Amino acid sequence: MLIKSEELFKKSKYVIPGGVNSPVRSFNSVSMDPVYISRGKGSKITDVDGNEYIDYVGSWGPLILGHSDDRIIDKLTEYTARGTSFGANTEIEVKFAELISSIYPSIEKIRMVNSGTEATMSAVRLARGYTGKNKIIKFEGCYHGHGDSFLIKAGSGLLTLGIPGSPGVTPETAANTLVAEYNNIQSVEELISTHKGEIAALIVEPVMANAGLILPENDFLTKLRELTSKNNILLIFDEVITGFRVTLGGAQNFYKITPDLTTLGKIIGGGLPVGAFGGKKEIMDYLAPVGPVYQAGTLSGNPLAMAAGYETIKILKEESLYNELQAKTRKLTDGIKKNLVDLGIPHCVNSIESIMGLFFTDHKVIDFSSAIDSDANMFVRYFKNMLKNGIYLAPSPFEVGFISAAHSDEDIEKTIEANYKSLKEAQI
Ligand code: KE4
Repeated sequence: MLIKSEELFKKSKYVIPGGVNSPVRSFNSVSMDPVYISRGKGSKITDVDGNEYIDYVGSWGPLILGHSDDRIIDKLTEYTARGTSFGANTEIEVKFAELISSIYPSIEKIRMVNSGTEATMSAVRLARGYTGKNKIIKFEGCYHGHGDSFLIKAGSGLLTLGIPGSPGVTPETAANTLVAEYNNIQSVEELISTHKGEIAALIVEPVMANAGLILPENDFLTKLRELTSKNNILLIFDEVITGFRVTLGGAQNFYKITPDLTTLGKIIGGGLPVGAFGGKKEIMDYLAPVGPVYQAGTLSGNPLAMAAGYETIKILKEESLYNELQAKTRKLTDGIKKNLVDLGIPHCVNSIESIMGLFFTDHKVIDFSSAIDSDANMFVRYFKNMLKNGIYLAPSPFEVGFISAAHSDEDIEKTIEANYKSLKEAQI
């Protein structure tokens, strides 16, 4: 039962818009009231009514080590005792910047911020300031946070200028965002030739993880690198999800592509609010106070977040957990695929390293349009059954699942069993 969650949600809606601090938590996409979580440990979370779940959201990606990892808690306890914030430079931010730069050769310099949105917003401003050009290219279905330049819908035809994707985004802002199709290199070529000399940057999630999971096909990323280099367009890899998730070195290491700028978030905060953007020093040195492009933040480089992030990355680097994460994910997706085949349910299961996505559809999902025609109603029934069966999934058909180092073989087996039951009950 979800009695206390329902009571809290009712109260919350009087004082917080929609009762949530981020829309996806409203559970609107799964047509039910949201669950309120009271605690987490390892692979499990417990809601305010005492129901325990195996968690595949992991706070939307940050908790690659699982909830309340003792080593992170110890580090935070040590740092909290020394103070929570100084608004001044600290040693840990230098150590952390050096650690990240040692793992990402493309990141010669890095600036810390407090969210993925701040990272992408700042990276685009830097790209515009550095190149002196105004337009950017993004891809339909890629999410880069709620910055005005990203809340843009594709114009009627691909070659038209972007249109505001939300009230409050001005047409003038939208006009500087061009929208291409992921995995369709021709759509990028056409925009570049139509807007020659006007495009500052192209920003892309190297692996799409905000429209379900969609992987790059046919050297798409290599072709993006070639096209942007040839046309003096900065290539920004938004690795807020894939950074330290798709191998330690992110998608740029997995696919061997060197972007000009990279945005990071989630895992680098170890569960605390952090974002970052970094890249070539000649570009990064265009940032204030050394350069003219302004960017700032009261809590940027906050010592608690730096400490949690540093400890997380240190563990990931020293314990090389990625083979184990990949094996667990493989075991889970193999079990789920077998269930779907045994039950005769049309599906597309995409996965990479410790991220997985499930579409209820009868074709391979390789771009946004093939993602959005999946069976969202089947997902709603499946989601509710999985919750009832003790499995906590992202409450939207267009999110992904994350496996953590804390997920045990027993968790994976339990999840495969619950998946079979939940799929069977969801069939109509
Ligand atoms: P934040 O501003 O939410 O920290 O990060 C924005 C962002 C930027 N880039 C990518 C690739 C992202 O996935 C995100 C945020 N991800 C979503 C989940 N898919 C955040 C969840 C939410 O909005 O509550």
